[in-house]
Amino acid sequence: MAGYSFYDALPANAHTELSAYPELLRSLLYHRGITTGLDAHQFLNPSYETGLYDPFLIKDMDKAVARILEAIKNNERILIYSDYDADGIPAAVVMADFFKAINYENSEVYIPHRHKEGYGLHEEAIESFKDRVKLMITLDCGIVDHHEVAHAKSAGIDVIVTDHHLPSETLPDAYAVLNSKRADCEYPYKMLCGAGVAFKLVQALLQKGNFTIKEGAEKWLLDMVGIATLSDMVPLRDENRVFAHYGLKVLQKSRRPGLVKLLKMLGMSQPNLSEDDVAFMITPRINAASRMGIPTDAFKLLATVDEVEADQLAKHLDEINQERKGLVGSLVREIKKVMTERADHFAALPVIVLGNPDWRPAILGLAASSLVEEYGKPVFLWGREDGVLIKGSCRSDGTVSVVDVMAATATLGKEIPPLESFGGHMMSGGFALMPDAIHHLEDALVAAHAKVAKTDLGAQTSFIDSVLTLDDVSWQTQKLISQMAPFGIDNPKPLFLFKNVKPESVRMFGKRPEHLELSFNDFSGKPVKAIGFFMKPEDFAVVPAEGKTFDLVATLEKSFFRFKSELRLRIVDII
Ligand SMILES: [Mn+2]
Repeated sequence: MAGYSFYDALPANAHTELSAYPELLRSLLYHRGITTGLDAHQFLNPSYETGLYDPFLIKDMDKAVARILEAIKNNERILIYSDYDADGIPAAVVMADFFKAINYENSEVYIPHRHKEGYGLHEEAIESFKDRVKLMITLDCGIVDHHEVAHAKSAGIDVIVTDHHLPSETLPDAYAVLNSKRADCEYPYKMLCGAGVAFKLVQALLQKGNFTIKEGAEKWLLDMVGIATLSDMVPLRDENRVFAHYGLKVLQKSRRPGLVKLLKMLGMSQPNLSEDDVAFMITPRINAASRMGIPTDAFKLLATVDEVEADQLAKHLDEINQERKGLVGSLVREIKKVMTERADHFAALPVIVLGNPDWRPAILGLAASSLVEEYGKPVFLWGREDGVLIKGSCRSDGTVSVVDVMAATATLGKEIPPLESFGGHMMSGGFALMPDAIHHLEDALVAAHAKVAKTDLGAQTSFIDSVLTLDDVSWQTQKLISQMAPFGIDNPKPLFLFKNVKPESVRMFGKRPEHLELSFNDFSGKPVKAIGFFMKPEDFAVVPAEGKTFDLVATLEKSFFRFKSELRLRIVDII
């Protein structure tokens, strides 16, 4: 369980700099690194007009724009090649909507299949469209696909790579490479998501293109950039904060039939849509398309203007998302059963390695995440879909980089066959191997784990933003906090400590019932509720009970259950 710490008090000069704001807001700003009056003003007032950078500051933007405008002039076939996740798909919608807005019909979208093809560019895909396509624009992928870019080039296709993933030492030999993480790119902000880069390209095209489009019309594309920015776990600071802020505003008003129908079907209030709604309701349904079916369905859901198609796709994506939940749930149960049966074996190992040729690779990452939470160890799961190769996903518990572990398997000597390929980040990754190598996988990962450096998770604590009383749970406090939204990476939701609270009632609610509700009265007798989804009293170090006094760690939230807005606490911990 995480420990909790308090921030140091604000220094006197911070109080002076931030004197325009109430004390609580001052401290929220300061503890997120916003220490000057000017920074605070910018942070609290995200501006489309002044908060975005000139797109032409991105290296190669001029070349990319000139080539696309030339293709449009010559009516060359343009192919948009995007990733299949909740960043790549909205990016593809941004680009496709741009072509639609300028009435350019000679374009198409290609999104690879998550498991039959996998992430990035593929030679076979390029072969399938090379005869008709003259220009390919990659979105949210391509930066390390040197071989495939060269292949496209030799097939007579000019390639414009737009990506935000880290480039390798050399860049692909493309016509233009837009990526603010390029070492030679002087763009002031490096942390855009893939759809953010796509939006910068559209901004630049609109500036140079002499199109008869109403000025500022591109703002309507920000719903897509918002979904992607919130889904791709990029920091919500600087230009990304503008994208997330306006993204939510546009989402709240978006007329995209697919989105409108999806939100309605889920019983959500579109005008009050929050960053959590995006993360927990929209993102999983976009991802369900690639995990459980055809990624293009998610693209169509967001891009379509056809009400009937929108209706069908919204239902379809929700259904396969339910199916996905069911599959992950039963897979996790199956794995837990195996782990209980062989408890001694697993207890002795620092990593959990399990697989079955019948398991579907597309859902293994989700299952691994839930197992990491349960067992507190890095988890590697493998399965197989079509083809010979075994494919797997892994998640870290935060003590070790899973990519480092996978890389270290190559140093174990001849008896242990290497992974065919692997990739990812510190916390998550994927791998592929030949079926024969499966018998050595657990040994290999255990040995590799011993070789790599560990990070100390014990030092990780959550910071309490402020100590509040139940009387502080008011719309006034909520209004103050909401100025800091949207929350996410690098701008965490304010965490509050409520000391010595005593619930009037402790109850479970929901279908099974699976959620926890604590009801308090504040000093004046006004009821205050604290809820925790998928929590039960026994989950906590201090088990809450009626009339028992404890300290509550919680965030403040506005909920819109059945379209009635309600202020409540969201339980984080009971200590
Ligand atoms: Mn991305």
